[in-house]
Amino acid sequence: MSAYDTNNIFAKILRGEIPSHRVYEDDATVAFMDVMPQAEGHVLVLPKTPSRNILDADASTLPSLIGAVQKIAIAAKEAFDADGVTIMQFNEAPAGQSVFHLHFHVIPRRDGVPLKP
Ligand code: D5M
Repeated sequence: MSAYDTNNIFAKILRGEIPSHRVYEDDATVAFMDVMPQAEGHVLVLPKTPSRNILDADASTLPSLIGAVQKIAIAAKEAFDADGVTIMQFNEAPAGQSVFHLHFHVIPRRDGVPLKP
């Protein structure tokens, strides 16, 4: 597996070098709106610490990260009056990862509305 690239787009967002629509932040975690939403309210949740994906993440960072994912899923379901929430996370390009800083997708879902490709 490749090393963490400090110039990936989420690292730049975390450093404030490029803008994002931030919806949540705590000591360890940031969440912002996905610029290519697969449904209304699609949020990305990521740790502030650098890891490429879950395969190289420090296990000690994961409990707070998944706790933030849960909080944001509950808030997004409420905010977008959704019927459910899809949570997705990809590891390496063959698995669908395109930005190489660990992140979870939190996507509010409405009855009968498929995800956009
Ligand atoms: O998904 C990476 C996701 O990151 C994808 O849904 C688009 C989104 N993306 C890409 N650039 C940005 C910026 N600048 N802001 C917000 N969202 C962004 P993956 O799981 O790696 O396939």
